Amino acid sequence: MFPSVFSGGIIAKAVRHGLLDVQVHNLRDYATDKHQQVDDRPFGGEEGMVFKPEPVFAAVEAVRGSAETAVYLLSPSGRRFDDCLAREMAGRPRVVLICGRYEGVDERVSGNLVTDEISIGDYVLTGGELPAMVVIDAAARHIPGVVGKEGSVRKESFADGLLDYPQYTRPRDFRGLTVPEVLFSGDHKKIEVWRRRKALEKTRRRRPDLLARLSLSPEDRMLLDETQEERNEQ
Ligand code: 4GX
Repeated sequence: MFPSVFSGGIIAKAVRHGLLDVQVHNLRDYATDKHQQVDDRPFGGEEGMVFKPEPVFAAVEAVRGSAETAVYLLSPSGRRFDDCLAREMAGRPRVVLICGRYEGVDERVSGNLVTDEISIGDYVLTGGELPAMVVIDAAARHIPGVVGKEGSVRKESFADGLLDYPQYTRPRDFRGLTVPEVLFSGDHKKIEVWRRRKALEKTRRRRPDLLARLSLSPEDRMLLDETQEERNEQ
């Protein structure tokens, strides 16, 4: 699954440039019994299978290098993954991501080997591989040099806790749908203020939870109050 995602695009390019390295390890290679069994039936009964502790411990201990290395388990019961955590990971020299399958992993793994459990959202997938790829992709973007221009990470959503402002490209008139005049004004300060206002407005409308977490500057407050007034006039 991993090469299908990481053998092309921005991540592959970053790997070629030595900005990051992605290594995939097969848990089965660390199985200790002759059947190379990595899962077993849960004690106490119930359907399904659980990852045995021995192969997971052996695999993580073999690849983590230092015992200080952060080890994350992808799991629906984990801490919600967000761009803040992505940035935190990007700052680490190495992270280990454990991808579980079935009903999960033996609790002694989560309790004694894992630094943090991470969830990418409130839905249940068939394995931790897709979440791991999501996490790697989001974290990689924060490694300096991975995303083309320094600014393209900074100016995008979440860098400042706001959603993106609207973007337009040619043509200026598409089926009668036109581009806001301000973008042709050549007045960079005016454009910057317009974009900021649009980002604030959109965030308030779509993600009031994000806005509530921010401490807005007096300038931002004013921009939002202006749009509030415009709405009241309508
Ligand atoms: N965000 N899954 C992991 C197996 C499992 C269960 C419990 C460890 C503990 C998911 C998510 C997710 C499905 C990946 C169950 N492993 N992971 N898998 N949402 O749904 O991260």
